[in-house]
Amino acid sequence: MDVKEIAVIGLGYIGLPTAIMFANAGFRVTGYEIREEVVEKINSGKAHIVEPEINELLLKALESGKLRATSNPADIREKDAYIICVQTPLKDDKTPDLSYLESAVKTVAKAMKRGSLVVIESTIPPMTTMKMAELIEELTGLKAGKDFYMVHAPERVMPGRIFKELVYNSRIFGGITPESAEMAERLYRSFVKGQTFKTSSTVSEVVKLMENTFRDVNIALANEFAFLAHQYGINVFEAIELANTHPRVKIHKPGIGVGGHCLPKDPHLLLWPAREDFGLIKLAREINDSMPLFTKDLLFSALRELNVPPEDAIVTVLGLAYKGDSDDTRNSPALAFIEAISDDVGEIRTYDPFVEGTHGSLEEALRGADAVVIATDHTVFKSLDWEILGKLMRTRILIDGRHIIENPPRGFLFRGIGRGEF
Ligand code: SAJ
Repeated sequence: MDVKEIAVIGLGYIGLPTAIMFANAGFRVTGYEIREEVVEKINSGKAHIVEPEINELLLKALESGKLRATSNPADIREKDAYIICVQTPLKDDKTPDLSYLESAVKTVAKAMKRGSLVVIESTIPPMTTMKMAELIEELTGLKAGKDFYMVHAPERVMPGRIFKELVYNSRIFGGITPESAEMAERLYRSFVKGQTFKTSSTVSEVVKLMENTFRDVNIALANEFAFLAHQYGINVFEAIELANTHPRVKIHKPGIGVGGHCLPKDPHLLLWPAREDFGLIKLAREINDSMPLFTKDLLFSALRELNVPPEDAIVTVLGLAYKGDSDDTRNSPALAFIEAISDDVGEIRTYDPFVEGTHGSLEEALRGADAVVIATDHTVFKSLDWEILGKLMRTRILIDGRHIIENPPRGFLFRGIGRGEF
């Protein structure tokens, strides 16, 4: 079937760019979003997410008449293709919350027609696409693979480079039938220039989760190397740099922890439907989640060394975002660190130029402070003048949670994750 009309369900940091790409590729796209304030903002030409190029590309899609946002399910009836881009968070007990996905699939089931293609872009536990196909069969009486097509097509984009990566990243289409995968690949090649691969929906779900689990486990390995560096009195970053000169070694970066809405979650999604637990993947999560506490130990050992009673200490945390040059604080290790010290220190101040609600001025955030803890690798933190900033502080303790400092500034008591030589 020739796709002409597309509905994108969920206009978040994946759904909105995807809707824009399809509209600017010439399809008539209706973006469906339950948050009415988001719909209004988008239709007025203002994106509700921060991403380079998004406003000009959104305006182009709106002005061409190809894209419109709506919160009315009647507006997405009888489309040729439905692209589901909703969140799949974890519950407190680390099991997946698929309620957003199920609700989106039910909305699509009510709107779709015979022959529709349904694509799930969300990151989901293995075998979920097949379960959602069964749900559509129950709700519509249509037969999966015959009367409608269903595919898992995960995204791999990195915030800050979404539009480039949507075009140039390779892409996988996991169909409940080969024909479904074929249809989705043809549709996405309207803007995807990267390599495209077809497989089953379950392989596609596992591939996406393996990618992020691979990264999480390798970060945990780097963090364990950092622990060893403290035992051996060496700088782990010097060691990693030298080890990475090996043609087949690429050790990741130790740090205060692993945040965002992907890596902390995806290993749990990968393991959830399995009938048994696996050691390494779970242990890696525990190691990464322990890094804010390790950073707390570095801070408290420095406070003890300078006889600063923790309960009197003023601690300034630089960076709340989960990673450098981002404004996203979801699952940020900085927040976990703040939580870990909040009952034990006198006062906590936060400064993050990307995040609203933190101190307006770095100088003010540091004035009279006893310790400063770098918790996010924002580029701007790499060029601070510690000579000047140190003069504002009552005690000069500098804790580096993100390998921002190479040579500790004079006059400071310095501690850093993996900096075993101090
Ligand atoms: N981090 C480290 N050490 C490292 C790399 C990262 O501590 O060596 C930390 C970061 O500071 C951050 C967290 O891990 O707190 C996650 O960082 P990230 O660079 O993985 O950023 P994400 O989660 O936004 O992007 C990942 C990417 N996945 C892979 O690189 C395999 C991205 O391509 C995915 O599209 C994204 O997850 C996703 O949406 O799944």
